[in-house]
Amino acid sequence: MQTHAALILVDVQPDFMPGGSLACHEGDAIVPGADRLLRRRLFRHCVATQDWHPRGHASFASSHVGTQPFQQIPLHGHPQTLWPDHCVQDTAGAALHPAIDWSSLDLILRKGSDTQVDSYSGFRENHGPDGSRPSTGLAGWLRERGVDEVYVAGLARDVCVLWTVQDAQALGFRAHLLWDLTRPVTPDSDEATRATLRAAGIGIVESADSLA
Ligand code: VGL
Ligand code: ZN
Repeated sequence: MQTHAALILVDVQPDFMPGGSLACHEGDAIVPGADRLLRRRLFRHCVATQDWHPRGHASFASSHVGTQPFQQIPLHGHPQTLWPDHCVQDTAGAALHPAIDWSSLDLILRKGSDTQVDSYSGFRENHGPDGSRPSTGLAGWLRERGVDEVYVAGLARDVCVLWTVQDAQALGFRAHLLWDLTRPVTPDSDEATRATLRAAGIGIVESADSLA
């Protein structure tokens, strides 16, 4: 067992799967492998993040008159991609995916609950109205448990997974992305994602089944 490493499963929720409101290409393909990985009990600490937006969230195109999903607008002085309504609190699309055995989780971290602020990373919110990026407390939670290394998987590879693994590395954890347990929301983003990871010194594990 990896006692100093944690697994972080990002936003494995039906709304990010085919048929969901913000579907990742082949998003459902990660479900069996994520379930298998949790059941292997390889990691002493397992965390899931859950995108968890109130109705009328600022990241929804429907909240901004005259906009379309996937368009960018300035929000609190920073570019914000607008999304279809997704992961609305207490809807089925926002649940942790029902085909995964989540019983080994130590922490479920809900994010994006502030109507005005998006939150891609599990570690901190995006920029808020005052320009700050408040911490979610995850880094402290991990450090208190002696964790110095994290493995990140989930959805979407080019958005919340990427932001989470980048923050993990920047905050001093040795960070790895489990490539086969991620899928992108933006088509053709994989080369850019790999380049970003390489430049940051973040490890890419091609197959989670190869972890020992
Ligand atoms: C995500 C866009 C909006 C994600 C969440 O989980 O990657 N992407 N909200
Ligand atoms: Zn979201």
